[in-house]
Amino acid sequence: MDLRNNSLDRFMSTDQNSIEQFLSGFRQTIETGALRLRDIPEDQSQMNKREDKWSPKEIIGHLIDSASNNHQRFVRAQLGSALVFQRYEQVEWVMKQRYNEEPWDQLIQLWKHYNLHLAHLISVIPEQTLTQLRPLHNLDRIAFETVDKDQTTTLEYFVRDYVAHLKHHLAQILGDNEIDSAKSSPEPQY
Ligand code: NI
Repeated sequence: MDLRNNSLDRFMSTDQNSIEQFLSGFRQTIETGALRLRDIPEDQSQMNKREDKWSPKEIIGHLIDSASNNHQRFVRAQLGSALVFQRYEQVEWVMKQRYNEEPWDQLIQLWKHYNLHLAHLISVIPEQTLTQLRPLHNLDRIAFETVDKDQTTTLEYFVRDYVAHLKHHLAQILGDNEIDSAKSSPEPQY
């Protein structure tokens, strides 16, 4: 959300890993993340550190919302040339679904398998579609690390941005640096 920086420069940089390496890292993050989430007991998973912050269940719920919204976007992006998508009211989505009342393991499983599907989906997007330049986008509004409106972007940037957002929130729960997050500054935390 709304982190203005030179994201296209980062995208263009030569130390960017290949899409295959990226996907392998993504799958590993999902698998090891799910294992470590399971170590958190049910009572802790629904505890908010502070009243205005999300519990682990709510953070994973937010990531399920992110997966379902971006699932749509990753398919629709292949049916047209613009990367222009609807926003969703992230805080309200979490509140309305009352994730704290759902079993922790059920949320972990849904999060894990939804993301494994997204890893599959990304792996079958033709390279040409991933790297096609997209001058028309609203990543200035919907991306985790935003792209200025007058800068061109790609679907590849957008899928990598999705995973950066996922890692950011996973690290919030697991509370360490083992989750390799490319982020320099976090989005607003709930
Ligand atoms: Ni978020």
